Amino acid sequence: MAFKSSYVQSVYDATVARNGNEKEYLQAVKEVLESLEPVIEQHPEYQEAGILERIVEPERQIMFRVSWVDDNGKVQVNRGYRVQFNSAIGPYKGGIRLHPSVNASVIKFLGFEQIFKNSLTTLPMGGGKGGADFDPKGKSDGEVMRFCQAFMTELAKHIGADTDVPAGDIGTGAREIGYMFGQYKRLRNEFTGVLTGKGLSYGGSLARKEATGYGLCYFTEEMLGCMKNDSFKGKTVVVSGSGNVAIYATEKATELGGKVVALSDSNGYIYDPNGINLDVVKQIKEVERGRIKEYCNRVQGAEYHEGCKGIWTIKCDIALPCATQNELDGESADILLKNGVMCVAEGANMPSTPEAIEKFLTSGILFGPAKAANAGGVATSGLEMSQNSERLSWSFEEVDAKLHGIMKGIFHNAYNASKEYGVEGNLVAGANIAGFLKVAEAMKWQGVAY
Ligand code: NDP
Ligand code: 2IT
Repeated sequence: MAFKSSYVQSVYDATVARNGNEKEYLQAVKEVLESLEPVIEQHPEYQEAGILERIVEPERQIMFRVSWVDDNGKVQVNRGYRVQFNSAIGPYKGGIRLHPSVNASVIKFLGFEQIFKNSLTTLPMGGGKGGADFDPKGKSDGEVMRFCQAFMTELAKHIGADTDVPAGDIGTGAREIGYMFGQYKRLRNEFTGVLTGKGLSYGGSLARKEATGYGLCYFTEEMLGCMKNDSFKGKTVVVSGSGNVAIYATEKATELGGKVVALSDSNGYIYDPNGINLDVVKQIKEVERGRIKEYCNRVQGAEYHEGCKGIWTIKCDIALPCATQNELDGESADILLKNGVMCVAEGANMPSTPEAIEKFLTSGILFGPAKAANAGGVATSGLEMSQNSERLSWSFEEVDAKLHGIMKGIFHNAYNASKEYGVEGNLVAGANIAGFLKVAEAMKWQGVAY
């Protein structure tokens, strides 16, 4: 038996029986249920209200055909998803992932984790996630536009500014959000804050683009300060990925005095002992939509290595995985620890495998789990929703200051919960518990529909 409590075990077993082939989803559920055992022990009322049984079953799952026509006039078909997981504390909220690896398990793990992450932000947002197995790589702007319009033609029936508010994730940035927003507006004849991560000219928030990466560094700086009386200053930092989260994590880590020496994509990684030149990275990734390998043709002294996993063999003080799920396994964790890493904080969702997390927690280094550490993106999406509702836009400084305050608050909330439930310093448990408590209370008070 993996769990101490036979009740929690039975909830997990029923989840496996219902979703046996969804390995990412079960991985996410298992971690949360493990963290919640002491909470259930102290709060029998949650067991009576069936909170756990309910929280692992999405309120609604939508799966749909997305057909569109490519540049050669050929009909293409993708599968679209939206999982509306939990609306106890606000409208469903979460990104849209466009990547060939997208399936029901991936969207459900992301939607499930989003419930607790959104709760941690303190803003009124429920949990949801969506996406499609569409690969934007190598597609023309016209193809991306036609896909996004076809995707929104179905999705529009299920979302709304007070119902469900999607945003970006892997493969979905400002370009895709723009095409989706345009299509929603055409179909509904309605200009509302139905999506976040919008362009600044049509209701987007300043600092949303930077928010996940910046937020990750604000969280990490607070964790370093409070738990080790330390900071980013003078630290060697490795950041995986080279997309939205990785770029702005690099920018803020550098600003805080760290030296980022590596970035990656799904093909390989670059190592620049002099510190990453972010202007070059932005030009390659944001303007040209190119590969990270190109960096070495433009910056002297930088090396490129095939294979993305090798990035974890670089000696560093702080590691920030910012690419994708399960990108950092037990073997990589061993190498990082052997090389003296003192802090790992997750920018991506579920980037560390359970084996890697176990090694980080038992080694006593600082470990900032995704739900807490990368919540800055969705928190700033929440701030975009507020601005849209009051039809005003706040300055960059105002949004950034709010984001900073929210990230510090998330660290302390998770840290305090870890103390209160007897696992001091285990922020995986602390974040899961703190996120859960608000949602569980809301579910309890809202009753069960017979
Ligand atoms: P982007 O699409 O901008 O960038 C994704 C990066 O990760 C790319 O460098 C990509 O490389 C790499 N990557 C993607 N899939 C894989 C894979 N299977 N193996 C190796 N590398 C891969 O996405 P984001 O930066 O927005 O997202 C990165 C992570 O952060 C995701 O886990 C996402 O869920 C999470 N996140 C994002 C938030 C946001 O606001 N955008 C908020 C909170 C979390 P390649 O180009 O080769 O595919
Ligand atoms: O994983 C995430 O938190 C996101 N992709 C951001 C979601 C959002 O609604 O801004």
